[in-house]
Amino acid sequence: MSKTAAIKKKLPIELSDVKKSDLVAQVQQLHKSLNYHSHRYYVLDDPEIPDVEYDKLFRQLESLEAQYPELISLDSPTQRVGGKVLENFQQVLHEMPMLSLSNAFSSDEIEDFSKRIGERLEHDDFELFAEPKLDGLAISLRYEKGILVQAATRGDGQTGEDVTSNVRTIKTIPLRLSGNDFPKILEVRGEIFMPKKGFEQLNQTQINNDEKTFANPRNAAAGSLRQLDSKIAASRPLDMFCYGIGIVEDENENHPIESTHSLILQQLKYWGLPICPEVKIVNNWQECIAYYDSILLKRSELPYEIDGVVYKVNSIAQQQIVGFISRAPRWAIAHKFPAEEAMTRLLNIDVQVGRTGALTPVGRLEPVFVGGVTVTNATLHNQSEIDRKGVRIGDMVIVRRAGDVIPEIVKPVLSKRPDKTQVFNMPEHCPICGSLAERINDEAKSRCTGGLYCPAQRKEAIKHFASRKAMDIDGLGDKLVEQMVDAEMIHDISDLFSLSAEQISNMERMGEKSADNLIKSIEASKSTTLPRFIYALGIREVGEATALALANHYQLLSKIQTAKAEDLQNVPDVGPIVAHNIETFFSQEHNDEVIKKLLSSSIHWPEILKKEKDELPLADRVIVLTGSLSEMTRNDAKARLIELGAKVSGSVSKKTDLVIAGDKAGSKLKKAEELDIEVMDEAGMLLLFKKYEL
Ligand code: 9MJ
Repeated sequence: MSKTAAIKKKLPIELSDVKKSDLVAQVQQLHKSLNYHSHRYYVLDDPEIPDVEYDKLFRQLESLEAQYPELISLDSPTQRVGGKVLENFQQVLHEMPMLSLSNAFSSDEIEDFSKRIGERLEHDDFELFAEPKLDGLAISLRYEKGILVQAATRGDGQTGEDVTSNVRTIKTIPLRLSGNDFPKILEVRGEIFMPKKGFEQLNQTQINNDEKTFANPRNAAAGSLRQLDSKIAASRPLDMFCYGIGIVEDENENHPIESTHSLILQQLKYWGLPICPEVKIVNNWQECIAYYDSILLKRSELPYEIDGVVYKVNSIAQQQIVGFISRAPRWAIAHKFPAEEAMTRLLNIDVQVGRTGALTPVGRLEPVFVGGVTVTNATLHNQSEIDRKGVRIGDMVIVRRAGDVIPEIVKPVLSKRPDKTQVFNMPEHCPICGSLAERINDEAKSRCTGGLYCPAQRKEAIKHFASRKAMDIDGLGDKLVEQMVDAEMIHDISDLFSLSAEQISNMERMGEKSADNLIKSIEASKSTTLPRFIYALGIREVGEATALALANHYQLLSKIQTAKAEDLQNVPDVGPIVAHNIETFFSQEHNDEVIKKLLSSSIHWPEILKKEKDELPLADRVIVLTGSLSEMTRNDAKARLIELGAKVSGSVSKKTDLVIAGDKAGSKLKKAEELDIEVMDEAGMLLLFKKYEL
């Protein structure tokens, strides 16, 4: 009996003809949409909608089919998983089907999963194995006598594509297994993915070559693996982690398989196959949730994309008892993270003006829940990005929010483009002050030329001036600055020093006490240091370290004000662009006036007594900086070290006195250890700076 006939026999509800025709039309529409999006995802590697949207449609169809089983047809997308195999590659029949995983989205579902296993085993004595769920492509590697002979994609689980020549180019996959105790035939299963860094670099290269960029690392990995020319695949930074085995055969029948999933992975590792380092044995569903939370916290730091974690029954014997449901094991489940991409409508594009006048287009969105929060704004970076993505006002767009990164608009969904959309062009004038907006020297962003005449730039300049590392005016928050500028209580930074407590206490939500406190902090900020004052002025590209270097080099503000670009380049770490920015800043009359006003409001700092070079605390010490720093940029750290008299070198040798090693320091740290050179971490360096604060 055919499946449909069997289903018809079970038909629970007789439908009226009208309702039935409505439902049939609805189901057909869902088939059409799902087939279209599945083709884009699996065959073209160019999905148009995020996975969540696809899942929503899929669940809608599943739910209709569950309610009215007579509507299930053999060609329903729910009866088939995966995409069509491309004709260009040889097809490979998987002797042992490649399984997919059931999904769970909540702790409750994980508790249920654990209960179901307990019921099947008839006891609760089982371990689970937890591993990250890599967002790549499932692959099967076939080793014969330890030699890689075939690599096939999962395809629809039964039939995949032969991508051996491309997989052979992946450096982490051994062409020959290590050791000699491997079975005659070994099928290894895992996920091929593109690490985040490689993905960024690949997209940059695509942009430079005027070629299409990839939407995400998964598409980039799929596109790379499906290259007919394996030289192109070889140039793509692919990687793999193994998470299971398929067929295992040996001369004397079956090779003894390890008794647990964790031992199998250890064995694979021993044979030289790459295994994800983040895996862990857990004892109950609560430990699963703790693992999920810890991996979610780490997610943005991991060098590869994951979209959840997977829990598997660890004992192979127990896996066999628990069994399978159609195409997925009952002994495993994927616990998915909240989606990082969602679809919503782009209602408008506003232009924001930054402190240095940079104009940034910001998309205003119909609120959408993505990455665990509701997002209403997303950056569009600049006009070139808008043009490249082809986004128009009114479009349905894909919004991405990964970790704590500012949400961004990835692309429009062209099949959903309404009749009336509006092409956006960056205004030629600043939307706030009306001054001309210019694109200087090939910069991606255009800038308002209004300088401190522009209220938006003034607000940002005042916020910067008051910030902690600048004049440190406690209690003067961003909102307050905006209100003060809007109410024309202040026009520039120097006006802060003539504010009265009465004026402040008349502002919204400001009582007498907070007004008094603010006046006190403004007063206290007058006693500052020259480096802080220079930094507070907000000269383009003059950060804390450059401000410190300038102060130390010239000692007097008046000397910096009159220095020419050529001379400024004698200051450590000041190059031609920064020198030009400094000279231009001080040559502008309105900046000169503001500085005069500031000084007349009795801002003061202790005189800097320049030490002779050999009196400096790190005089002639050869220091190497390596690894990444979290509290300051490497350039800023270098500038400070130079100010303290050190010679900062790029390579470790016998002449090196000290290596400062930040996070993920590599070969330089290793060399320092080999040469027995003193090593200091970032915290040590910060203490050193504090000790010798200039
Ligand atoms: C991924 N995608 O990382 C499985 N997977 O196990 C892991 N996928 C899997 N396991 C059985 N870690 C079928 C699929």
